[in-house]
Amino acid sequence: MDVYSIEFKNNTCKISDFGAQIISCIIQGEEMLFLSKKAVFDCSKPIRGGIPIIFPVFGDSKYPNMPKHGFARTSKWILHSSNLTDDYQEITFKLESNTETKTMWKYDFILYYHVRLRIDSLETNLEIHNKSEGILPFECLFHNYFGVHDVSNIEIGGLPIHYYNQLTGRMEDKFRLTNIIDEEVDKIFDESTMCVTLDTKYMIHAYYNKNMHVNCVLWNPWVEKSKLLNDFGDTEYKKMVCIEPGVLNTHNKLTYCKPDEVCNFTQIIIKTDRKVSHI
Ligand code: TA6
Repeated sequence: MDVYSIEFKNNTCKISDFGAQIISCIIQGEEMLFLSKKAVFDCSKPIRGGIPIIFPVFGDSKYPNMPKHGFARTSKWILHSSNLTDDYQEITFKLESNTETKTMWKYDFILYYHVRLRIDSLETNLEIHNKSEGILPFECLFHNYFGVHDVSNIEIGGLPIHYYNQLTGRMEDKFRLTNIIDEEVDKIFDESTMCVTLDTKYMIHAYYNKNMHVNCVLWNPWVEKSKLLNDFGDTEYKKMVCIEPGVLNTHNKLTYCKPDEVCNFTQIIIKTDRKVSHI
């Protein structure tokens, strides 16, 4: 696997061509992302941490050969281009349907993944080009692993009241101005207008070009689940939280691209506690 680096005004972002996965992003001197000390880098499994791209399914699916969370995070992407402007440094990766993806999913597609590093933000954008004759049904999500000092001491704001609890299998609605994490959490929020905050540190905006609303998943494995993950340290749950904007097929809705259509999902993570810069 090859790792590429982009830099903009002292900020650095590292992206692996395995999964086109961002594995590090330092903005104004501070690492934003969690990467497990037990992460595996031999391409035998997804990399635990950073920003895995989830596509074309979230979780388990009805497609018999499809791995959990899809094949994008375990595919080798091609470096497509890089570009420097006054406002950002960008790198773009490409993944095209091939004989291997066809064994899991019959569709013809091209994906472009753009990573833009700005002075105070990281932007990721997934372009989905449908090259099939019919509609292309899909889900996509950015599985952001944020690094935190102490997960029981953070507040996540801006999420809606209603969510699907993956642990109980039920819809729940607990009114909370902020989500505090003090146990295992695995929630899928719906109809999020998606401006979520992590403490006063980060603001996460997400947009889908075909719909005003997007989903957001909140995950922390806590004590017992951590022990079951062999590429994750037993106490590393304290140091991370996943806040994952995406476009998911909740409530039997079907997200799809029409033939020759381009669907576009973008997130911008802004560092909000930025220090005054003298650059
Ligand atoms: O996004 C939350 C989730 O789907 C959880 O249910 C949890 O399993 C997590 O992703 C990690 O999945 P992974 O396949 O990377 O171990």
